[in-house]
Amino acid sequence: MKKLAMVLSTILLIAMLAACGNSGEKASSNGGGESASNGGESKVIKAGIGLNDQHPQYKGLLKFKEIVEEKTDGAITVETYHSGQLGDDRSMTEALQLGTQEVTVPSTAPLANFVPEFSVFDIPFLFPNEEVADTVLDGEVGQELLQKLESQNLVGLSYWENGFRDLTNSKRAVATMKDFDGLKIRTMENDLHLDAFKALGANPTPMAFTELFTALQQGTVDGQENPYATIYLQKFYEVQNHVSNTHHIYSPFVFLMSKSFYDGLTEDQQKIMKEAAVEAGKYERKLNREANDKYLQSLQDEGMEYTEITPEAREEMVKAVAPVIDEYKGQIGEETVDKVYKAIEEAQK
Ligand code: KDG
Repeated sequence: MKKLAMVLSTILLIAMLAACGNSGEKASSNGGGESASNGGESKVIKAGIGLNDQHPQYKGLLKFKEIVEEKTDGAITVETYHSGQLGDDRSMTEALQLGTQEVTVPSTAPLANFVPEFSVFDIPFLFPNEEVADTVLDGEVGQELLQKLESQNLVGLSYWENGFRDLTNSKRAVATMKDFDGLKIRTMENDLHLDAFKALGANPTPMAFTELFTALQQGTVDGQENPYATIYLQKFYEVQNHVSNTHHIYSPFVFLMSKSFYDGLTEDQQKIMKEAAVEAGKYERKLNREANDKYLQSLQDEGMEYTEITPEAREEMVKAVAPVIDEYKGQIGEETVDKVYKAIEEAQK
């Protein structure tokens, strides 16, 4: 009897060790983007952005998660990270290229360091309003630009909205061009933005978004430019006194996925990713527009002084940046620039 019990317990021990060995092997062969939970079948998307969890961009990311998890029946789960927890626009895009992160949603400006044609959207005063931007971005030329990301090991699934950018600073009210004189302005990491601000008379410095609040607080820079929603939700009013409706650039976001992760999905799953990125983008654009409409008032309620840029002053700004646009046309690609201008014209007919 004792012998039988010993034999049985030895068999049990061997069976348990074999089971442990198997799951260990599965976990290590799965690599990044997959999880051994759910019987080793589920894939995990790590999705990170620079803005905080109050911003419509994060709410859009949560919508993407909801759609993906529901449509894939939990076969793909999405972990969301905000406030630069995984890095800034540039480093997260690089992580997608390496396959160590699956999703990020950067502004097109830093993305132009990967695909120069995206700088077409850095042309100041390009889009007259959000509706025209939607038509161009969701239309032929916008989608052609997304295709170009593939050569960089990235998949562009849709455009979301960052929005029209407006200027804030801690020094003075900005109403006309002369008020830009010498202002130390943080710009996104993009050469066209830098040169455009130089042409306006400012003293620009490129910097990742994750460093911006501290730089404003410590006075390393006097000001920055972002849509009202970001200025309010990131609490820049705590360290900035003046806001002007410069509306100098419309910033799109691009919903990016790591190509190596995307290529490992089934055709059905790839379709779900595209649909979810488009659907969540529509939701994000709507929330973002509501936020930008209401937050200029909130900034004034928090004590910021609002200064309007007169139409004459805007004309002056348009003239000042014109040579910069000419200088960059070749670098962006004449064909892309022409196509975008034509699409904008068509969209307004
Ligand atoms: O999540 C997006 C942000 O990282 C960034 O793109 C915001 O407009 C932005 C900026 O000024 O860097």
